[in-house]
This record gives sequence, structure tokens and C-alpha cells, in this order.
Amino acid sequence: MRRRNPYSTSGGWASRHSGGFLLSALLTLTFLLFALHLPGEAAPIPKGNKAIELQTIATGLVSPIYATHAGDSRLFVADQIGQIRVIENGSLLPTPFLDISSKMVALTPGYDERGLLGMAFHPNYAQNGKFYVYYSAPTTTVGWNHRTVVSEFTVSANPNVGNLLSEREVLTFDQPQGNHNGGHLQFGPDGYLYISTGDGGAANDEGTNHTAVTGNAQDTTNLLGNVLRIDVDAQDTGLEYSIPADNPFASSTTARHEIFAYGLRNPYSFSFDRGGTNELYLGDVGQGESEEVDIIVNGGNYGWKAKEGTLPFDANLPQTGYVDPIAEYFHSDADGVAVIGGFVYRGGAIASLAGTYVFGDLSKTIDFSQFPSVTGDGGRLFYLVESSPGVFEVREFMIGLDDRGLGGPFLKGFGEDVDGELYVLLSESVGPGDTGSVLKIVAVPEPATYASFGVLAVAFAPWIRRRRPALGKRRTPE
Ligand SMILES: [Ca+2]
Ligand SMILES: [Ca+2]
Repeated sequence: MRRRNPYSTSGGWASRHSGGFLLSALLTLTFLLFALHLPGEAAPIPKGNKAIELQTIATGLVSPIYATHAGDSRLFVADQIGQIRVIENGSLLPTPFLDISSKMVALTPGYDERGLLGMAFHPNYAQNGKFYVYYSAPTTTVGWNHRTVVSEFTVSANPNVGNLLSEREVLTFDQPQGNHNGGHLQFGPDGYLYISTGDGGAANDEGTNHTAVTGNAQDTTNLLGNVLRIDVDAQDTGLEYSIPADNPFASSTTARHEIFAYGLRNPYSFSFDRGGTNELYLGDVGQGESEEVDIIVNGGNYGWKAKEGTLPFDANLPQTGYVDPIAEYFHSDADGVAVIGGFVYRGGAIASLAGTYVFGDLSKTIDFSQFPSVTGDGGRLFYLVESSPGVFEVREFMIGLDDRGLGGPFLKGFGEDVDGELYVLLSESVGPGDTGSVLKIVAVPEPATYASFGVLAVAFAPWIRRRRPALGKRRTPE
């Protein structure tokens, strides 16, 4: 509704000029317009030249939303239903590391944005055994939907089992509605805990328990619509944590001291680059038009709800003074509906991905018309190309030698292991559902192998032609 169409005149150009030179110049221009795909300009995300393969590591989860490590080879998977599961030596252990489902609100299987939404191991976990979770608990405050809880736990004598009784509530606040909860946790390279929070929910950042006129995300007197930053190793008077001295509002008499950045709508996931200059990459889920990737800086205002991505959203609010996304794509191109932030790849196994930001989208399209049953075309995997310093373009991965895409499941999150290798977390349902899996991003055969594959393909072409219907049928959902 607030979207401009930069291509509204291109049809007119094409119909007025028919000369070969002009046509080829026009095609070149059109190609450049699509290829550049600068923020704010609409163009479907092109397929990139990077290919990956996905190797299933674990099935039998419900709605895995994040995976990380504790400084060793185990992979810890946070499942939205309230469990942290351990994958050790390639096996999903039957006993959860932690099960906090009894402390949570009951989730709606078809669609629910609440639950266990984040976890982080203390930088000194090997010494102190402390880890942190973000979950949605019932609230007793009339008129509010639920209570966000960020808690500290410690591991038990068994390294694969956390101590549920060790809970220390670090930070808690009520949520206006059930949606837009952010919920991601990460320790930064500075040793502080970063927490993402959404605008509170509903739509347009307005309504019950949303600040009038500005909305919650532009209101720095509450904790909604932010990246927060706290020090869990010290306690200021009356707090279970302390405020880092260089938080942007650390000495404010009105703004919340916990705020590190603001103007966010639903910052569902973020990560620090473990290489480079440790930038904080964040995916902020848009409302109806724009999905954005941000680099979060101290004190930055990321625009919601004055703007949705680079597009004007609320003309009653100032339209300048915000940090624009480094990349953006649009619902109207059917490129996605909810950005899922990932990681800059710093692993050693896939040379072609070195230094590449890997992310994706929950689903190419989504249909809420039968709510709470929600359907869609399934998730996608993207990456960023830095075409010139500070200018990023979005590309879609080729998945597998047959460039088959994710094939239907919804993308719930990403994970990173101790070696910097990355994982894709999928579910067959938009909502928590009942079918979640963990897949590792691995290399596809090198170009030399591609060449020999080509030779083999020629040699076996008659066989491949005979087999094609059966191969095609195998990929059809049943
Ligand atoms: Ca909420
Ligand atoms: Ca923004």
C-alpha cells in the first residue's frame, strides 16, 4: 500500500523502441537494474552461483529454532516447545538438556510465535556451567498476553543435563500480544549478553499496550522493539544484572538503560560475525512488504514504525535519522514473508562460503486465511554478496547438484557449531507443528567433479532418461 513500483514505465520503453541496438541496450540496462537490486528497489532475488548441499543430522524434533555449541563438539538445539536437545557424535540424545515446557504458556500447534526462543552459553561456560534461555511464561498482569523471561541456569553433574532447579530470572517483562517477540540471545565479543525484543505484537505497532503515536519500537522508555545489552556477571542495585557503561542510554533519566539499539519490529534472530570486525548481523521481520537485514550498532535507531525497511510506513513520524538495512527484499516479489537471520560462514569445510553471510526466509509465501492453520510454499536459503564496500545484494543458494530448493519445509532458524560449520533448522509446519529436523550445510562436489559428472551424465543419458519419471515422482510430497 505504501510501495512504489520502480518498473511502472519499463513496459512503455520496450513498446516504443524496436531497433536491435536499442533493444540490446535496453536488455543490458534491465539486466543491470535487476542485478544491482539496491535497497528500496523491487526485483526478485536472483539465483546466485554458490551451491551447497544439506545433510540431515537429526529428525524427531518439533520446531527447532536455533542451534549452538558450548565450546565442544556437541550441538545444542533449542526447540520452541521448551526443550534444549543435544546432538553428540551424530546422535540426538533422548533426554533433553533442559525442558522448561512446564514453565511456559501452552503453545498453539498451528501457529504460535511464543515459546523457547533463544539460548546462549556463558563465554566461560567450561568454568562456570552457566547458560541462558529466553522463553514465554504466563503472566498475571490483566490485559497482557504473556511474560518474557530471560533466565540463567547451570549444568548438572551430568554434562548432557542442565539443572532445571537452578533457575535465576535475570530479566522479565510483560508482552502486549503473543506475536513479535524477538527472543534471540547471544554473548557479544565484549562478554555482554545481547537480547532481541519485538515491538510487542499485533500490527502497525499500535493498539493495546502500544505507546500512542510513536509505537513501542520508537519509545525508548520500554524494553520492546530493541536489542538489549546487559552484563550478567555483575548486579546493579535492584537488578539481577548490571548496565554496561557505554550503553547509549546508560545515564538517561527517561530511557531504559538496557537498550543497545531500537526501532526494531521483530528481530527474530541475529549473530555476531566470529571473524572480520565481529559485526552484529540481524534479521528484522517486516509486516506486509519488506524483509530486512541490519548491521546493529550502539545506539542505532532502525526505523520501525516510521519505516518498514527502506519504505515509508508511518508518515506522521520523521522519515530521516534511521539506520537503513544493508539488504532488503519484498513480499510482492514472492521472495519471502519473514527473514530468518543466520551467520557469517567462518568454518573451514566450504571454501566458497568463506566470509559469506548465510540467511533465509521462513516461507516464500504464506496463507493465513484458514488461521490458526497456516500454510505456505516453504522456506528459502539466501546469502549476501558485497558487490562494493558496504553494498550488499541478496542471492538465493543453489541447493544440491539438481538445484532443488528446500523442497517444502519451513525455515525456523540456523545454527553454528564449534568449528563454525552451519546448520539449517526446518519444520514441516509454519507453527510449532510436530516435525522438526536439523540439517548441516556441506559442500557440493568441486567444479572438477562437476565436469566429470557432466561426462558421466552424457555416458548415462539413456539410463537417466528412462529413470527421470521415477526420480521426479520421488520428490513429490505424498
Ligand atoms: Ca509480543
Ligand atoms: Ca528497519
